Amino acid sequence: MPFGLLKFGLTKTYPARRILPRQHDLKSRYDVVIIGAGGHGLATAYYLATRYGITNVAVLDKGYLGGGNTARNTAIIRANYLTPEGVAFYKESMDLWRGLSDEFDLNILYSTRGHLTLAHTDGALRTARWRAEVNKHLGVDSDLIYPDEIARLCPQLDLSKNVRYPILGALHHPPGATARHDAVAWGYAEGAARHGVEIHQHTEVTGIHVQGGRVTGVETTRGAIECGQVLQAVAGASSLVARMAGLKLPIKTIPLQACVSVPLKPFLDPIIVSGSLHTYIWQTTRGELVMGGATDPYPLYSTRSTLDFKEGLMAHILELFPFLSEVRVNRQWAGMADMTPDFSPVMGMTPIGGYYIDSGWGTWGFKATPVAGFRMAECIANNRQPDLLHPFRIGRFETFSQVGEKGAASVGH
Ligand code: PYC
Repeated sequence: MPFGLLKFGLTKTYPARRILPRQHDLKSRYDVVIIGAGGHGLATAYYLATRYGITNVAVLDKGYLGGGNTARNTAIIRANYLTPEGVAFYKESMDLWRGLSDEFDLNILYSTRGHLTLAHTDGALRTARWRAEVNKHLGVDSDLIYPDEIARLCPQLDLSKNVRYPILGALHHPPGATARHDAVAWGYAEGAARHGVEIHQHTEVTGIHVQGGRVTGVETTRGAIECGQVLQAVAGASSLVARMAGLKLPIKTIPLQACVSVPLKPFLDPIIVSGSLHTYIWQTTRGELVMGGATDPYPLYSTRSTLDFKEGLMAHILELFPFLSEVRVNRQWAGMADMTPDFSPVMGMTPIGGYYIDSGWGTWGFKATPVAGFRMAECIANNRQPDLLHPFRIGRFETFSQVGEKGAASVGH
C-alpha cells in the first residue's frame, strides 16, 4: 500500500515531495542516452538505475515528460492476447503493474475491473475459446462465458437476440485493469531521478552518430552528447528516429483516436470490447466513459481528431448501450500507433553495436510499460537479447518468424 498520501497529510512542510524532476544542464557525456521520456523510456531508465546501478543516464524528449502516447491512450491493461509470446510478455507486465503503487509510493490508481471481449459471431466465439485456452495454459485467468454470465457482470449491455450484432458469448479476463497514465510516467520519472538519472525535456535529438558499426553519441538541439549506448523509445516517431541511425524499420505510423464523455453516474464496472464493432469502453472513477475504436484507415503523422471517427464510434457504442444516445462527448484525442506487419513490437538489440530499440507498439504500448522497461534495462545492462524479447527481435522479418498478433488486439488494426 502506498503510504505517500498519509505522509503528505501528516507533514508540516509543503510541498512535501516533488514529483516532477528538476531540469539539469546537459553534460557532454553519459553512459546511456534514452531517446523518449514516455512511459517506456522512463521505465527503462528507472530499472537501469534501480536494478543494475546504471545511473549516468540521460532521458531526452523533444516535448514534455509523458506527453506522447503515454498521455494519448485509453489506459487499458490486460494479458489476454492470442499468441503464447504475447501472453507470456503481458503476464509479466501485469505482475509488475500490480506492484507499481508500492514500488513508487505513489497511487497510480491501478484498478482491477475485469475485461470482456464480446463475440457476435461463431468465428469470434471460436477465437475467444482459442485465446482462453492459450491464456489458461500460460497461467493467465481467462474463460469463455455466455449471455447469462455476461448479464450478471454487465447488466447494462443490450443482450437482445433480435439486434444487428447479438452477443453470443465473451472472453472474460477477470484481471483486466486500468491505471492513471500520467501517474505511471511520474512514478518512473521520480524514481529514476532520485537515483541520479537526468531527464531533459524539450531536448530534441537531431542526429545519431555511428562509427565502425557502433553508436558513439547523439546530436541534440542543446548540443552534442557522447555515449556508448542509446535506446530509442519514441512511439509514433520510431521510423524517423531509427533512420537517423541508418536503420530501416518495417513500420507504418497510423493515428489511433479515442474520446471521453461527460461524467455520468457510475454504472459500468468491467472494460467492454467488441472486436467486430471495433469498439471499447470503460468508465473512470470520475464517471467519464473512455471510448475508442479502430485505427484511422491510412498512415499519417498527426494527432488531430476527426468527426468521422467520432460518428462511427458512437454508432457502434450505441449498438451495445442504446441508452447512452443522449450522452455528450467531452474531449477527443489521438495517439500515433507504429504498426508492424505482424502487429507485434520490435524490441531489443539492433545490428548497430550499443543501439537498442523499443518500437512498433501499435495498440499494445501502454499496458507494456513496466515489462518493456524492465526487459529493455536487462537488454542494455547485459548487452544481450532477453529470452522474453527473443520473439520480438528486429531480425524476425528476415527469417519469416513473425508473431501474428492481429486477432488478439481487440481493436481493428
Ligand atoms: O489492447 O486493450 C487494448 C487496447 C485498447 C486500445 C488500444 N489497445
